[in-house]
Amino acid sequence: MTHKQLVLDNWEFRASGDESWLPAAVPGTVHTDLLRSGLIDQPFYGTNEHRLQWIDKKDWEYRTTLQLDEGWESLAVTELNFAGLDTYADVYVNNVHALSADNMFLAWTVDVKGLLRAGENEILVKFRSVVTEDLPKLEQLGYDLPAPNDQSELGGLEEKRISVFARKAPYHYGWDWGPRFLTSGIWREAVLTGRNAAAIADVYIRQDEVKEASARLTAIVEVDAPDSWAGTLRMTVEGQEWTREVTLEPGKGVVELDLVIDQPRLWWCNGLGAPELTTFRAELLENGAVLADAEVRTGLREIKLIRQPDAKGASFKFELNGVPVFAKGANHIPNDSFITEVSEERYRHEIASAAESNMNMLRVWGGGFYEEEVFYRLCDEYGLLVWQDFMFACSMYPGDEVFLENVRKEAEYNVRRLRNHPCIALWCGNNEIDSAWAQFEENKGWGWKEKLSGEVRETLWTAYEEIFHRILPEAVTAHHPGIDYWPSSPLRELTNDADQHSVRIAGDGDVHYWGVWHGIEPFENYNVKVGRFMSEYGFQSFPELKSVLTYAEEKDMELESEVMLAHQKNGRGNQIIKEYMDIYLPEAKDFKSFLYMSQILQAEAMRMAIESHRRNKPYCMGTLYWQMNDCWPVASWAGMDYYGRWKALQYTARRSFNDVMLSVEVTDGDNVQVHAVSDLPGALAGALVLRLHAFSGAVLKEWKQSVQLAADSSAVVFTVPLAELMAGLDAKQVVLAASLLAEDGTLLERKEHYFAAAKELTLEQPVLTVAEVPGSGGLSFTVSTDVLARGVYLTAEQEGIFSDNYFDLLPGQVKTVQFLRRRADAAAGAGMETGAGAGVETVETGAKAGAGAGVATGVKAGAGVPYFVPAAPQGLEVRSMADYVN
Ligand code: BMA
Repeated sequence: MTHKQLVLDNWEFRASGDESWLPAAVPGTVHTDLLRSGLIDQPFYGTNEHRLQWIDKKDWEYRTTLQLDEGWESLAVTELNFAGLDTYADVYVNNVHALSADNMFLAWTVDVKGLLRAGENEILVKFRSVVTEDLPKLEQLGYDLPAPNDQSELGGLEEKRISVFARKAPYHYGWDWGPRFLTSGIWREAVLTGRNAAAIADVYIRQDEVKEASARLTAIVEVDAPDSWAGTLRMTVEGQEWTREVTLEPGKGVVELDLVIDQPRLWWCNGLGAPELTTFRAELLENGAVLADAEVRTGLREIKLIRQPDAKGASFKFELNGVPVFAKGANHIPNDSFITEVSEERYRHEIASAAESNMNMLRVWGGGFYEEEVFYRLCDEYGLLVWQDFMFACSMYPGDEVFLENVRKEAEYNVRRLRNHPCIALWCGNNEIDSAWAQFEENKGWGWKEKLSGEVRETLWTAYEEIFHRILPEAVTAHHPGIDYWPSSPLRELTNDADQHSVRIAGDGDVHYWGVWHGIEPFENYNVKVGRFMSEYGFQSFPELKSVLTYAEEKDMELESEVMLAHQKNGRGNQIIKEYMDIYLPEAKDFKSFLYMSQILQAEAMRMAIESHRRNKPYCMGTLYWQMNDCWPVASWAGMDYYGRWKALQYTARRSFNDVMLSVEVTDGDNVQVHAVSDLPGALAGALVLRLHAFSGAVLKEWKQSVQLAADSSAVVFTVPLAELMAGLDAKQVVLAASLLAEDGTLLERKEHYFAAAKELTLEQPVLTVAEVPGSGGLSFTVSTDVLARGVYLTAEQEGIFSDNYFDLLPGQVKTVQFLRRRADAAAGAGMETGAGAGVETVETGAKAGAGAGVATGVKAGAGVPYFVPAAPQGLEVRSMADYVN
């Protein structure tokens, strides 16, 4: 036996100083171990978060014993690998200190050959409290480092914000959507490995040039050889084979092999094609026998951020295999406060939901953590590009050599870990720090500089530049060449003057637009505040009642109850929701109705934003709303709650991100314009039908015309003066329904437009009828109504989503819907192998029905097998907005 591997399990844990040990899970966290041992209450329930802050003030110990057979002793190399330790940890092997760790985002490997023996061995990991460890660093510094999201008060630390000192997930310290849980523990796998012979430590398939005709690649194989070694390196991919004779010195050596693949199967993002993946196999051969091997599955593609000067500034757009991509998606945050609770199933639910919602990009935001392997694997498989932040957000960081060196290692490790994933489209230095600090604009930014002396300011900016303008880009250039680096999101351009910061919407760089929400600007400003790439904007809502009831009781059902406030982390959040609701929506009749109404409000805001960004293509080339998901049940900007339940926003995003989109806008000059936007790579011919309806369904006016949509375009396809449209009519009593039909009559897209806010409309109580589609086996339903129904909301008792929900419905319109559940066996094997390009599309939703019906369209990419599949709903109910108002 030349290789041995043992996954370390059977762990126990205790607080340092305690006598007895309790069972522990690895990977895991101290909070979840305490919970499973029955020592703490469910952290997300009620106000429990406030009572669990003692946990991070203690030191914790984890131990396990290993029975090793004699075979281990004869191995040349024996190493202990910790893929993740959270955070300040010392590892002892049979009471001998073996390793000190100080960065959650690093993996640790230590030679333990001399420390182990045949028979029983003890591995002990001691975690020091980040609080006791880092408070002295703050004291020593003598001034505060800005970190506004750090909920130090909740943690009993007053104003002492220490989050910036530890290389630990920033959101653990609290955020404006997240609780403060400073976990510790062995959060990724721990393994003992041993070997006598050379092993492959790493394989990187560097994509030097990928074109349709051929891909020029370099396989960079890192070999770890205990002794000098001579033999053959063989690379194989899909029947092609390359070999190279190698001679290695003891230790780590790198062997490179040039590979050329003709007519490669290219990897495409969702909407543009199939996300083809290719498996490369590396083998070390000794006398013809395989001594060691490794596989890498990657996708061949060229991805570039194009920032080309133009008349209005400079572009900010991604190009995939030479094709411009309008980025559609959201910002991803960690799926749990306790990362190790997130199963593959939960990851798949999120990524499949994104793909199903017609997204093609997620931004892994810099306040979380460098995600798990499975996250990127699923993004590869579903064709979701990843904008990857380094883990720095909304704070200034120390610049001492120890800290910088730690960052250097972290950058190198994570870039190397993720670089084979074709989904990685961009590395970004940090979230919002450049604009929050605003070095070159004295009175702009978040007011951080003003509180600090000139000397301190200089120190902090020097540290900033060292990290974000040197260490991180150098790591990307060295280890992931070909992928662009963007120093901060948002940023205009590195100019070293006032033009650098994205403190206002400008003609270049990416933009976080928070005028709506934090700035209380009207939703209508989404129509005008459009940048080249909208990497953040958002609006909060509450989770649905079922989700709220997991943390609150009937008695807490009040906006300002202690429990509800504990689950609203944005100080002004509730007030802001109320203010906007007063402007746009009728008054909710009670608190439970308010939950529903908050989702309608959020969805409407995001619809307006997304439509506006897409209308402005190609000036604007991306829209990522804040935020995709939640890390606990809470009021937040998420489109999908902690339990994976789709809010109204998720359905709206799905519709608004449809490849073909209609959008109705009333211009300043009081013209009604209908825009048609197409992300399809081919041209499209069809018919535009506009009907102005009374709420009874009666058609008051009608227009029909043929339309030609160019490939990848946005155009105004119809204009009428508002006065002419509205002549003799009351704006509060009409709705304009715009439909786009393919040449064969298939409905490609439909959009309703109102000329007054929902609260102004003279809405009546509709009678909604749901009927099973005959012959559908209970899997399809039609929904119809007698008068206009807004926000039609379907519910079932089981967990699942609907093919559409929270939609408006007019009399005469028959809407077919399906209830969809996660495929039970999906996690097991819904890989690309089963039929790339078959599409994740599972249901008829009108808008997408045209694909494949003779319409020029891109291949709907996805994981090959649908993840959400039709099921018979139990307890199907239907309501609409009228049921939630007085
Ligand atoms: C942006 C994000 C987060 C925050 C969100 C909502 O600034 O980068 O920091 O959660 O806004 O305020």
